Amino acid sequence: MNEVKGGEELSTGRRLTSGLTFLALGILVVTGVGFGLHQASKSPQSKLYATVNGTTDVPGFGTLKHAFISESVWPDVQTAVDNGAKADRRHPWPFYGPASHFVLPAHALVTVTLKVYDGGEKLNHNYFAKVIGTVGNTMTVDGKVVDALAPDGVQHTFTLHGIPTSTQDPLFVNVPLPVADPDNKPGSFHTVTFSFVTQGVGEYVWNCEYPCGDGTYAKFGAVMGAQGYMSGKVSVVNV
Ligand SMILES: [Cu+2]
Repeated sequence: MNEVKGGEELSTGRRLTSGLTFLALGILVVTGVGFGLHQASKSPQSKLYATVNGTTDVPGFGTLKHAFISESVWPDVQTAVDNGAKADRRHPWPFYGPASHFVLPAHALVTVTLKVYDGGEKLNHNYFAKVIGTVGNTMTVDGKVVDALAPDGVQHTFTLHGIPTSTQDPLFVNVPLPVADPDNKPGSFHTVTFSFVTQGVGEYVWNCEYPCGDGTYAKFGAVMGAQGYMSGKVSVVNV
């Protein structure tokens, strides 16, 4: 009887051990899956924080913090590398760099400087050839003030807008970027600057409205749908 009892105790102990092992394995699997999902869903976009440097009087807005962002638009990784930028993109597509998630201060004047290196063609719609939502609805191209480009002289656009259904302050900016190398001369670029005013905190997106993707859907495939190339985020935050 004692032996049998002992045997029963042993098998209960074994059952407990294997149960605990099973539980531990289960926890490991769940943790692994959770970690994997977290990695997969986390934003792949590198952030660029605007640098605040003093204040500026903006007609109609008063004295605002003045923030600055500098970014480039590259036709491909090789041109970026040739001009001192990092080769941190997997696809052979044009891209905005170094970052695609811009973090801007709320209630500030934001001045963006874009060095734009790509060629281009014609926009789908002339609307995006106009400068909209910037101070004075103008930008500068190599120091010259302009309010629009010829619709067939555009390489990409920087089009910043809100997410529909959101209740945050509106923010809309459209800047067409002029073709840099009509003669395919590598390394030629234009310097584009523009400024706009942010309101309260909010999450926005930006994208290019020049159809620079593959033929999947009216040249809006591939690069146009991939994050970190021709689209990204804008966060307006309190600083
Ligand atoms: Cu584009």
